[in-house]
Amino acid sequence: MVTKRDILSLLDELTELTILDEGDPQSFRVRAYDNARRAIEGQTDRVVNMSEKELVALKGIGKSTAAKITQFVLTGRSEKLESLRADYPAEFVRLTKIPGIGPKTARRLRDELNIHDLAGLEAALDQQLLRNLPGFGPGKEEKIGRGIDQLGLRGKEQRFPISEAWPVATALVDTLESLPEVTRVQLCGSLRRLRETVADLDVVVATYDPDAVGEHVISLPIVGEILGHGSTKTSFVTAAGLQVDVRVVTPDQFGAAAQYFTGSKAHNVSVRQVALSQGMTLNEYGLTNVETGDVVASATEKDIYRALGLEWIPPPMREGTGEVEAAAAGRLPNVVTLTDIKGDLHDHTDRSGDGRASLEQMIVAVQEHGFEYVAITDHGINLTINGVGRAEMLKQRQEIHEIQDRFPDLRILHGCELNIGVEGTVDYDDAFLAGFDWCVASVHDGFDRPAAEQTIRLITAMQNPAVNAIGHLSGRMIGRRPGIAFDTEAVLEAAALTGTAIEINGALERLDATPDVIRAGIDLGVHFVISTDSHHPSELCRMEWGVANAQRGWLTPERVLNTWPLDRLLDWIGSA
Ligand code: DGT
Ligand code: CA
Ligand code: CA
Ligand code: ZN
Repeated sequence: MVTKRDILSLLDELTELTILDEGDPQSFRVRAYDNARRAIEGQTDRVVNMSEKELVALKGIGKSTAAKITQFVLTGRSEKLESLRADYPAEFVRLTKIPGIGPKTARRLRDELNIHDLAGLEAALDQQLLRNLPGFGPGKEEKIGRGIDQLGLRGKEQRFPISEAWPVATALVDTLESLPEVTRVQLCGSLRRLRETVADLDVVVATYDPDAVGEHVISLPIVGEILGHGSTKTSFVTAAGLQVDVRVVTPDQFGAAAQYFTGSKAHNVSVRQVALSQGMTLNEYGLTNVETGDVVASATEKDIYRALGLEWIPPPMREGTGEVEAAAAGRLPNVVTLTDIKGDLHDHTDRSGDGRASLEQMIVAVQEHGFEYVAITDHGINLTINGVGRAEMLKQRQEIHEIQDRFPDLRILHGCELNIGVEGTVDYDDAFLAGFDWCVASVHDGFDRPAAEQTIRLITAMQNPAVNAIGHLSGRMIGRRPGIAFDTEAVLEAAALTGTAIEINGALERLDATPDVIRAGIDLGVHFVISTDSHHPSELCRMEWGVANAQRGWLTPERVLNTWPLDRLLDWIGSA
């Protein structure tokens, strides 16, 4: 059964491959897919039941796109997508993820140097073949080489950015949950721990009918090549080249399997040591008393940790960095959870060029999300294309003032996402900046400067009294762009000293600040804010990932501004 999410994935892949095919991200067809994506995004799940005619009647969907969607819904396949995939296999598409290689360059590498995949590119780089292409030269060649190194793409241990793996995994989990024979499904492995990149997906399924489940799995539309298929495990590779391991267990073993396959390996080694020291063994089938052979616990993860005398450990903390020792001693920090979050302090509207929903749509969505407060933070004027001018900003403030009356349960702050210039200055002047309730300042350009400059840049921005928080601290895009280099300790000390919060941006492309920085910041007395940076209502769900990333950094709610009641937050803003 095709879901709305499957349709969105279809349109995303059509967009990506069509950009490659036509070498132009602004082509008519690319825009048609993008418009259709927005139209589908705005519909309920029942959009899958719409006829071709009904789809065409939606604003943004043309006849030919509607036909492709209908074919996909009815048959689970798309001829257009399949022919594009044949022309542009996954190994080739991955080349476009390397910094310095866009769709046009990738096409030229293929057409002029016969490069079809990473191995071919590495061989050509070794032979210095790229520098001889018109318009290339040694500089560009070196940049591409560096890009491969930065992304950790060399060798066969290829890892996928979490933003690519997550939608595949959640769609798979949803599908598996809908199977009649399946009682429980748990996403495991590095993805459940919210690691920024994953080598493969691990899913545990509980059922009394393993054969039926296995048969379902191999017939799913996302299955490309089948690597192995038995009654306990099915492994396959998706069309995008992502390996998936589905383990099938009986419901009474579900907890043990989920615990084992969630890992990490280092965490499991520590947990197993605890078990051995208590005369028990732990494996994917259960926790067993060595002497009696009795299974002590296996049905749920909680049972297993409890039987070992350990507090339950949230999956993002299971990296073998002291969490098992802390849990054994009853000293595991009570890390922040989604229910602690009271508001979101980084949201955009269509007044920013890149926002995709109106102020009212965003406000309604935030309220439905159960938040008590929100800061609308469209981009400051200095951001090319997307920035908002002074008059527009004041107009927005007035609009917020007017709309506030209709939302008595949601306090709407008027904020701004300022741009940190290379010297650490920000948009507008001091008097204008003083009119905002809340400002988050972020780096959006000048990523390649040396660490010493970036450190001064960030600290200068933090010293500005208008700046309440630093957005997506490193500016990295996981798998695409490394973050800026800076002196972590100096920046965090300045954050504590100036009373500037460090944002934990929940976008899967970012997950920024990183867990290491968060852990260092806790020791230095830094405050944090977990934000979605939403440009559309559908992105408010990022809070969950921001929280999980905060858990990876062992962050407790007291240090997170947006777990506080509004009054306390406003006091902090006023005094910091
Ligand atoms: P990845 O796939 O590299 O992103 O990271 P993981 O953590 O998902 O690793 P993966 O897929 O090799 O294995 C999934 C989990 O299964 C892992 O986190 C712990 C468990 N596991 C796998 N192999 C071993 C092993 O040799 N020893 C132990 N103790 N656990 C293992
Ligand atoms: Ca894995
Ligand atoms: Ca695996
Ligand atoms: Zn933003």
